[in-house]
Amino acid sequence: MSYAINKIRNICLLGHGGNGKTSLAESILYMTGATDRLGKVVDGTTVSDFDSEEIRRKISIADSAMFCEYNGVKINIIDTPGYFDFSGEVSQALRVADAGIIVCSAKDGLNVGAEKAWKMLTEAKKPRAIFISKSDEENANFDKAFSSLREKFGVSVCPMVAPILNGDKITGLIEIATKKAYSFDAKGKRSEIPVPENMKAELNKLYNTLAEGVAETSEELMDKFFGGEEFTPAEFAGALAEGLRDGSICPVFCGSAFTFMGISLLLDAIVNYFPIPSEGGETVNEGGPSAAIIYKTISDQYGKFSLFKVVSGKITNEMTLVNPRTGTSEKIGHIYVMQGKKNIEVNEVTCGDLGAVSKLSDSKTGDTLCNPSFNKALPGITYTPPCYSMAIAPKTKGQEDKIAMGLSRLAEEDLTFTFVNNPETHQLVISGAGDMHLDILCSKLKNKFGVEVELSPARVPYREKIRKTFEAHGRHKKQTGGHGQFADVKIRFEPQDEQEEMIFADEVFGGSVPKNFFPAVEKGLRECTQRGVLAGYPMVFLKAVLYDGDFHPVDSSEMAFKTAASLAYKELVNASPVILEPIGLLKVTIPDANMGDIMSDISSKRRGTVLGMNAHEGMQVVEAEVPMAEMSSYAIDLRSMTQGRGSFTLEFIRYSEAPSSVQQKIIEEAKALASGDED
Ligand SMILES: Nc1nc2c(ncn2[C@@H]2O[C@H](COP(=O)(O)OP(=O)(O)OP(=O)(O)O)[C@@H](O)[C@H]2O)c(=O)[nH]1
Ligand SMILES: [Mg+2]
Repeated sequence: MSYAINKIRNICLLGHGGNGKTSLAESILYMTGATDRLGKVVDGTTVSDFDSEEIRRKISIADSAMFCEYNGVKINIIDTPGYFDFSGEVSQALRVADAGIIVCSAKDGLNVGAEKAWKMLTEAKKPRAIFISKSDEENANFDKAFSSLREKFGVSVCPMVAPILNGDKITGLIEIATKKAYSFDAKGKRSEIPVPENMKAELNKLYNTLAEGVAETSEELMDKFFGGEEFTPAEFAGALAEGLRDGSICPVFCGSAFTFMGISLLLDAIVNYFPIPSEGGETVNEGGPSAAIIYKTISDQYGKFSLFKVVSGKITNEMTLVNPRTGTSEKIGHIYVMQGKKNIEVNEVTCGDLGAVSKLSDSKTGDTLCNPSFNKALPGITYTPPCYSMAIAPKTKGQEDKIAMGLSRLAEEDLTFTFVNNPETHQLVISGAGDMHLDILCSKLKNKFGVEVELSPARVPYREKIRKTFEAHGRHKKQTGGHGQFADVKIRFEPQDEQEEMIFADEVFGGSVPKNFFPAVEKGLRECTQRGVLAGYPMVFLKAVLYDGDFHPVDSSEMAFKTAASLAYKELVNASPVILEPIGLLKVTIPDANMGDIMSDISSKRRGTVLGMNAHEGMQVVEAEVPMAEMSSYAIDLRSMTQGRGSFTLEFIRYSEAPSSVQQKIIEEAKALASGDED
């Protein structure tokens, strides 16, 4: 089970949802004998999509690690989800993959998922390849799919195969580098057939395109190419390896996960010229002290598995390693290699290989585990921050703790969502990448932790403020039996703009209120400011000046002064109060074509003000100020306006007076909520 580093390949499959990644992984496992039955996504029987949510929804939602052996080489495959909500999983896979294969369907060719995958691979500086899948489908059109990809991504996109057509149907493939034509049997085994006469001219053209790309990698090959000589398979492999590594070549394959056509050609390429782990971008040191990076955590009823890649030395069971982030030691008990949900125990995981360890106490995804002498944290994983928030509450009252407990467990696996208790709105707010993401988290809470939850739009943390200086009078007088209560305060309330927190001052002359009661007055007012006078939101930017009052030598007390202060505060309804709403700075990145729609959406639908725009890496970045209240569904709306190409960040910048129609609505909602709470 141990492999030398040059006998290991780590690839990840990425691309648009539903284009066939999981099925491709399944067919590779089956063809290479790693599994003895071929599962199907529609039946929920694939190795990769094993999670109950994946089976139910028939889509991948998390990375799965699988492996097979082909021609003596161990190929680790990480299947990633295509749905955009789970791009954090793609980031994790890319952290350890040494190359990425973008899977596209032959019917659709280029799509947003492929664009995103290309971008992520480019940013991660990982070799890129493309597999055009579903060649068996009715409307499969390799040429069209290929052209759309090459048009978008440029000349590095090189065909490795050409389809042999019978009418519209792809019946075989020609491997361009060797100019050999193949047909494939029901198990994907290929047999050589003559190159069809009508394809010979086309093949020569394709061969030249490929050879020209390959020739670019060295002067020697360039000379050979212009000398009219053909390259040997070894020269091709060497040049393609080089081109893959430096990104100048993105080889394109074709085939079907259902008929197995073309898959062996892809596997040959992976073995012959895909990068070995020491060439995948990370400095890998076989002879060094042990070090591994954790790229994924699976936390389920069977326990916690930390999936890792060894980048230095090797990891054996019974080792003790340190986590440089926490400084704690981690005892490595059992170690495994993963085949989907199946964990297969091994004694060691060698350099460059992927493995898993159970029951780590204090390590999470992105952490390094290493020998003390290695003692540095490897680069971690960066995720896109969450952009879609909802309030989450139990369907049955009293299960709040269960939610928090469940979410903390889920957070071990998924670092792309957050949840916070908002003390102001009294809501637990969960933030993730989109509605599908939150929906799945809710299903998991139900199925794994037995708590049914409801999502609702998160309340907006409004504020209140007065606009007029107002002199208020609060008099508290009560005669109950013997001892009475008495306090009288005159307070001048003023708007200020120095600080949100109330500023308190006194201008009492002649001891009308004794000094020792000032703190009680201030404290009483501070408590009051938690609830504004219009809709109960915190009162901010307030100044209170105690300037006069009255007291009684026996009946006055701190309590009485607090009460008097609160009576004065209530009069602020007369100080022209307003509701302030949070304003966010929106930065939205979109393709040129969406500019018009996005700008008009911001200004006419969301009460926003566009501040400016500028071009950045072929996209437009629009900056605008928008009320946060209008942005709760932006993650979803932007996705539909841009087919998923757009992205945004939104950051609170300040509070600003809400328009009166909006204020009216907020006040009514607060009233409804208050009467609801009393039920
Ligand atoms: N005809 C045909 N259908 C395929 C092929 N590969 C996948 N499919 C079907 O396409 C659908 C999606 O396939 P998946 O393998 O789940 O696609 P995916 O890329 O993993 O999708 P996500 O996990 O959602 O990103 C399923 O219904 C598959 O049965 C293929 O080669 N030929
Ligand atoms: Mg999938």
